[in-house]
Amino acid sequence: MSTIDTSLHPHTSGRAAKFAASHSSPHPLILYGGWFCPFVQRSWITLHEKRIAHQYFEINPYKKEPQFLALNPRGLVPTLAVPVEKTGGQHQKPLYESVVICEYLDEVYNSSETNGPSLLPRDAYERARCRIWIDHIGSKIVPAFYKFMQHTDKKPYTLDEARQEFLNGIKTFVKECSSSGPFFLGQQFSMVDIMLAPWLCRLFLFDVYKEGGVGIPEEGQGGEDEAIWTRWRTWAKAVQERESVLDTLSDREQYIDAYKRYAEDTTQSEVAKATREGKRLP
Ligand SMILES: N[C@@H](CCC(=O)N[C@@H](CS)C(=O)NCC(=O)O)C(=O)O
Repeated sequence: MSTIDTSLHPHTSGRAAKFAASHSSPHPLILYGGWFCPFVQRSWITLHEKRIAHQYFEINPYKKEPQFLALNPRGLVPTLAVPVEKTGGQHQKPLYESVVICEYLDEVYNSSETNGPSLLPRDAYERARCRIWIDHIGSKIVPAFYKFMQHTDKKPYTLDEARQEFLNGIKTFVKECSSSGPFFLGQQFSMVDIMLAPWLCRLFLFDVYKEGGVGIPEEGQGGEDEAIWTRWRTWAKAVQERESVLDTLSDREQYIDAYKRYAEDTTQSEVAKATREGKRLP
């Protein structure tokens, strides 16, 4: 088995390096993350949005250190170490899975004064509807992103088929976005936006690695889908300008380097292996 993934650039860079440095002191709430990982970025954006005091701890999840596996037997980042209150934060218990971590943080850090508005609507129906679209992102858009990124000439599907599957997932999502503001819910930035933001920030990699690029039409070139792509551009611009998104991004060159293994379909990451075998993502 290739060990190529263990040679990843070891640190955050750019704005993420600044944000990580400002959260490097010991704290009972610890996010174990990898700078390159979009699932980590979801948790990181949530911590930032809610101004939650924490420690960020950079690890390479491909190395599977025993202390890391003891916290998360799945061996994946993000992993969150949560203080056990009775011990005054001396001991921690683990949480993993990005969606679970984000919902936990939103639920527990809920002082509107300190943490701002909740990232999910109060109304039970609206909250449930958000979860449908969080599920759509996780089960349709994200898997299609990797299928498209890992396309090579050896695949039983064409690059164009992979691109269309990915774009169809996006279009279905955009049709559900509110028309009353730039974000999924309109004016309010929410968990739904957070769930997709990290992959939005990585779309430029298709222009670097895949012939024909990501395939989202330029303004005025969207044909019968022009209105959908206009709404997408509004969403994408607002999300990409969000402080919490910008502050959790490393330098572009680092992503280009890290995603080469995906673009060439040589990475042995769990996500890539599942994509290669047509299985559900870990
Ligand atoms: N379902 C998990 C996926 C997390 C995940 O796949 N993280 C990757 C990094 S982007 C990882 O830790 N990979 C280690 C490996 O593949 O061995 C989540 O949402 O948190």
